[in-house]
Amino acid sequence: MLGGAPKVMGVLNLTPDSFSDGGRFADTRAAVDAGRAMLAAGATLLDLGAESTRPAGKTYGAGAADVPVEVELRRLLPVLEALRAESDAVLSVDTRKGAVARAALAAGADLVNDVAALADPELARAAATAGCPVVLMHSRGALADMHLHARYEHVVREVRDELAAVLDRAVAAGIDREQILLDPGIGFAKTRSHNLALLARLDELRSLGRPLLVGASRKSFIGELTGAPPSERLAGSLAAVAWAARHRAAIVRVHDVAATVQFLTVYDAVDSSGKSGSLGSDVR
Ligand code: HH2
Repeated sequence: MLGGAPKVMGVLNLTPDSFSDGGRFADTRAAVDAGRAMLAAGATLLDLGAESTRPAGKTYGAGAADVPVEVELRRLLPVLEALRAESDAVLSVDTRKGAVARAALAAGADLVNDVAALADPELARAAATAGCPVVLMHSRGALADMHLHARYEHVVREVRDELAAVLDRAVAAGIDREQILLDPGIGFAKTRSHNLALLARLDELRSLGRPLLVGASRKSFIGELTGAPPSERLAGSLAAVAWAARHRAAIVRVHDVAATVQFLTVYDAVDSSGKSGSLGSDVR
């Protein structure tokens, strides 16, 4: 349906404290219903996260607290198992912990989304053993101090070089290169101008030779530009999706699935029409 447009990954935060939708899906049934609704709205993938990765800094204060493995699994597994039982959609687990990745893969997850890019070597082992796709995201430092590392001379070049190093590290750890997707990490150890430069010049990351995932949905740079709170950042989020689509990102990670699918359907139709080189018979 979406042709060459990015696939849509719906964000299903099973956390009490995510920056944009924390606490909405605290009980399993509400979370499963929300996942089901995102799939019905056209999401190809769902990203289930049971630990907030809200960074520290001026926007979110101290940032998200560390969550023990047992708590992450208690939030995650019932929802993952219920969705797995009824859907063939790609179910991703957003975790930095190898033990969580391993348990989620055993429970039917298809993909591991690691914002810490293999900081836990156990996660690399779990992914290598499973042979599953892995998203590796660019960041610097830890959640608590990444805002202090948002210093770049040439942000796009440095993010590209650091992602190249991540890719090499993953392959050295036994993960099949063909299973790796890369992500510039919008909002992670980046200022507003870094985020904007990465979206504007995303195509320069394509030289890494791996598909790109972009997660800009409702992020704080949109609030900084517009003054809108997280729940009112859909229009700004769609502008970021347009740049991801223009630069041929493979996946966009979004909170508002129905609006994003509609946006990309029209974007892609215009794009394809332009490429076919012919005016439709209805306008001749
Ligand atoms: N952003 C967030 C979480 N996971 N994963 C990838 N690959 N790329 C991202 O940009 C990304 C991510 C942060 O957003 P959200 O899940 O809405 O918030 P929180 O981490 O507070 O739950």
